[in-house]
Amino acid sequence: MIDLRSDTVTLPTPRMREAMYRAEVGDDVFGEDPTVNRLQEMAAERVGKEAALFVASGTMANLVSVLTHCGRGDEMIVGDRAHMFLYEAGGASALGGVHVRTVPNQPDGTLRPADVEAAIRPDNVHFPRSRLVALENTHNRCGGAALSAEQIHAVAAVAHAHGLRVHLDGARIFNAAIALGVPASTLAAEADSVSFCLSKGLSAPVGSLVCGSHEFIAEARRNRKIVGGGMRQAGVLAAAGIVALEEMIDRLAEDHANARLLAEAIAEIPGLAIDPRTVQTNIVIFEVADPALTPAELSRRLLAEGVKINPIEERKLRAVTHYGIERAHIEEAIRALRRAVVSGP
Ligand code: TLP
Repeated sequence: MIDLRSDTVTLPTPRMREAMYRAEVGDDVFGEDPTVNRLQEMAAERVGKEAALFVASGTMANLVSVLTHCGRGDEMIVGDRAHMFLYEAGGASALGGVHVRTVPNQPDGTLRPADVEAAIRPDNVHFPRSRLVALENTHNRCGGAALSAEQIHAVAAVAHAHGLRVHLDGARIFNAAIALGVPASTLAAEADSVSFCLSKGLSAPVGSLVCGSHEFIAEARRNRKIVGGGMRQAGVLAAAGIVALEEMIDRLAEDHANARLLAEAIAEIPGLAIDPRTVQTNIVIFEVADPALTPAELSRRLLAEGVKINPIEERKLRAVTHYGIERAHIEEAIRALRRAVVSGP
């Protein structure tokens, strides 16, 4: 099987398994797991923040960040195609009582600063208090678009000028950093908090980090406990995360090249549509232009060919490249796509 459903399907590397086996551990709720502590220090350093907190998932990282920035009834401004808005089970509202307001994501994953500014509420007893703006980098549903430091600055400056804080869902921030050729810390510089995932392109089995100031992380630790995320001998997991940060970032460039190769081939297949120039990282979102073929049907035909690609919208599918997918797999997937588009049921 050539599994292009997500980079979350990546398996831990042999070096990760080895590190997990050998990990020195302790009770992390007491702050006594040396491996977790080391991972947290490395993570904070990588994104240029004072401190970091190891959590179970990207969803938990975003939730804990929102709970730390916002009180009940506060408002969070977020893109209408953001993972935090679409795919996190409404956790900010369900658990935090946070009022969520969307502004349109542009096709390049950005928010227009003017839209953000217009969404910020004046101080008035009728309104929720605008507290937080959340950005996403790379932007999953905007085809893995990488937001530049300048694009982030444009929104962060507006938010900060009005006294709001900025959270960056950097689940794939290292993909953005590699694609743009800048350190992740440059992309996170203006965010008051940033989260990133170890278990996507970086291939660790479990875990994400929330990063921010010492004060923010101390409060986030309390919120992690509230959502049941205080783990004990979590160093077994953190050990794989350390290997992920040490060894798996630079190779993301291969995933990006494979994604571009796939997109360029898809652009040439009659019945499918994509502008390959928009593919900057490891996510390839393409359209089925032929009205007689549904994405669900194309996905079924691909499965029969040994290729897993999921439909994501009425007319679209998403393919994600990652560790374990080589150029030869992409070439095979392209051949399968060509056959699947023409083959009837
Ligand atoms: N994204 C998953 C699915 O949930 C869609 C995927 O396959 O891409 N932020 C962003 C930008 C994400 O893409 C994801 C996961 C998360 C947060 C949540 O991470 P997890 O799955 O660890 O909770």
